Amino acid sequence: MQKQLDKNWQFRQSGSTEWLPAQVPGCVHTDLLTNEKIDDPFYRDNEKKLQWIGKTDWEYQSIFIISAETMKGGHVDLVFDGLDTYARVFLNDVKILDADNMFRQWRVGTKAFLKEGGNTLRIIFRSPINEMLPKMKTMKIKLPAANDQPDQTSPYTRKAPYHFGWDWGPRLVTCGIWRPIYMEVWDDAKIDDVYFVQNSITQEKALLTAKVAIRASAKMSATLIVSSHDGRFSSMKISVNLQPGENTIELDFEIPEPELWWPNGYGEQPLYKIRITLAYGDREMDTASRRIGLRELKVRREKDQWGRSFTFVVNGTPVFAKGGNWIPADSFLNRVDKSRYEYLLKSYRDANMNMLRVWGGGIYEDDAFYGLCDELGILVWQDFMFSCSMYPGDDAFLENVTQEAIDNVKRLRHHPSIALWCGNNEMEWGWEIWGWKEKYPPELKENYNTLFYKILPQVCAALDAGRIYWPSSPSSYPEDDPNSQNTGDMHYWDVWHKAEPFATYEKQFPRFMSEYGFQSFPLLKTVNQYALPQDHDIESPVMMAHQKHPRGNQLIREYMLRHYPEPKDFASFLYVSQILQAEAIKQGAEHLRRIRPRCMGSLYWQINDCWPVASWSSIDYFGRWKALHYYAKKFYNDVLISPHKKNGKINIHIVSDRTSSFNAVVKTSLIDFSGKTLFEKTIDIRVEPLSSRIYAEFYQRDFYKYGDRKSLVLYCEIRQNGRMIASNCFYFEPFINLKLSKPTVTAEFVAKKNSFIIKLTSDRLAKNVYLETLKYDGFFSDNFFDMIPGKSVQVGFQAKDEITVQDLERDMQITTLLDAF
Ligand code: BMA
Repeated sequence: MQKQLDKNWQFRQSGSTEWLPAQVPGCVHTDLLTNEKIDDPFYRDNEKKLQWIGKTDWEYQSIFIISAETMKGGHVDLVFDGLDTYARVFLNDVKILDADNMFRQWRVGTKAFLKEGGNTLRIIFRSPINEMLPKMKTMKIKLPAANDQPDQTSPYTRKAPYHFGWDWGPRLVTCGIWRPIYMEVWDDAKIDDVYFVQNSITQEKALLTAKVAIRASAKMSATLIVSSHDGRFSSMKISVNLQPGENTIELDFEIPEPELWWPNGYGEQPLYKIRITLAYGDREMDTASRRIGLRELKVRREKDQWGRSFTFVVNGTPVFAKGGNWIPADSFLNRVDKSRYEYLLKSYRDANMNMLRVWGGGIYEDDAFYGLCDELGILVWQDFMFSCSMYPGDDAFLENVTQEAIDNVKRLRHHPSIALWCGNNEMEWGWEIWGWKEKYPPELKENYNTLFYKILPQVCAALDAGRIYWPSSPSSYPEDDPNSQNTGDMHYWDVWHKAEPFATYEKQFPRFMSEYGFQSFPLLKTVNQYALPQDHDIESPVMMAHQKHPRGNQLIREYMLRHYPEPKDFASFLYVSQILQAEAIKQGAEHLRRIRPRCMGSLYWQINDCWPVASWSSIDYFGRWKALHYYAKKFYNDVLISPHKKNGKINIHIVSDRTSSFNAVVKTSLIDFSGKTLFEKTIDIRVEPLSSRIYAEFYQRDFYKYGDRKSLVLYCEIRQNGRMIASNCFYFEPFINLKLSKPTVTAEFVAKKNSFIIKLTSDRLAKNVYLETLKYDGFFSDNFFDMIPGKSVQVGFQAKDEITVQDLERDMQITTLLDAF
């Protein structure tokens, strides 16, 4: 029996006499906010004023009632799914636990300390900063942690690194009971853990073994049953003789005619819900359920003409990984509920993504997150939570992180979505390239090797043998250069940090690109949720407080002025920054897809935000899709048509992620900005499965006879059975040189309940048409797109409120890029 302890909580600053109501799970910042003790940490520059919270100790307390019946149970365990971080726990004034790792689950047998009636649970959270500062004073070396300013205590503390500040995140060093606390009452035996091993899968059957860990308090015989929640396979039952303590029981069973789980775009995501029952005679002692998917997943790393491949192969099909990097969806994790996960992960799926990387500076996400990835077919590259630092190597630290790894691998290993375990983010790169090797003693690298080449792979091999462990992102294991293009995964940041032109993306030939990115601002609606009109200047103190990259604004401006004229005002600057970002990543992503199978993955940095900020994200904190996310939906479409300029030629590439070949028609039209078609070529092709090919090529100079290249666009589309499956535009000059004149975009609205269809046409070429509602919020199915004169476009709008077609028509604003200058 499980009983949540989520009621009657209060909290106070240590030393204060005033107790205030608290929410559990929660954290101190949101509790202070609810009690109106602080202003919104995300508003204007409040973050700065709230730094004292992280340097203060806090106490939480609750009184809960224990019934006489509960006291009859043989065991009463208190389970803490997540305490953030240095927590001393007292039950009726007896210390029962000293916790020091946010990522671990803690279980304490408490029968001896409980009484019938009211019991008091009190937890003291010590400031994670103050905890470490005195200890660090005595240390000879201070470990690198550039994002954690000014104290750099984070490498010593097992707490989400991004809480200490990042180049897209605020420094809000929170604490509290961030995951549930519950009581588990059990008698003779209980199921501690369940794990399913897939031994073999054929069309006829899947052979599995259930490995069940059972804790028994005495010697006893019992029965163990494995059954299907929906009768998709026959139950299996065995008798077991339990010994006192921990028992591991294995039970083989089979699923007939198994349906395979596939990543998004490759097939369905059938899931099997399996129940394990532990019984004594007719009495059920305990049950546990897990939902699994049947699939075979490997990372193919074979020597080839380019080095060594890095290809995810699912059920025998090589999968080009399309997606981005995930960071925690809030600085305050208790705000991220299932609906927030669902919205964000559906936004992944809807943008044709099939993989995300849970980046190592955040958290191991909640079960609900991975459950949704299972349902949506999103593969997860899962980092362990170590990022951009070096870490201690003493026994206590290593023991602590070993337990952390065990807890999380056990908790997550049944998810079919998890594709790979990865040791850390950018630490091999940091050691080799960022000057750490020269600055720090070799002992740090030895500590590194112990953790990432011994402990973590051993935990993974012991608990989850079927899944690959990869030491770091990026890594070239077993080769040396961690960020090699020939082997392993790669992070490419010279576009951005080194201000290299976007075209430099096309000179990179990685085997798997796990990070590359470009910043943009959120749009005005979002900015207005944290700033006042007087802050409307990207250099204002408030806007600077929401730009965490030291050179962020400068880089955005520098790149912007290479491609566009100076935007006329603040709102236009925000909008152009999004187009700039989208164009940058489009160029990178299309290149990476074109060069398949040499490269087999594109994960851009980053998908989401943890607060409203200028960042590399493609969806802002409030869930608004930036231009990049709309672009991603197209550049990640299963079939991509990508016109690309090389050596004076324009090559029309078609990239297909489809597993079978199909007939299609490719049409390439040279159109001037007033809509006149000057040249047109249509070809019938057969697109090969899992391929990237050039199907047509043109000499650029041949087009120039048709007119001024500054007012021409090459419009390409591919149709299957008459239906357009992808299109793309190629311009002969950067935007800044184009000769555009103001288009008139007309819109016609059709209502379908609370969703609407907007039919748009334009009399001239319209760049980056931006649809916006001023008063009513909602979701546009497409946005920031170019319009070819004469070709109508249909966009869906899903309104949040109940509105009429007239409301929408009145509220809608349509602008194009030209309006920004
Ligand atoms: C990458 C990430 C993050 C960082 C991002 C942007 O390398 O791993 O650490 O936020 O760059 O600088």
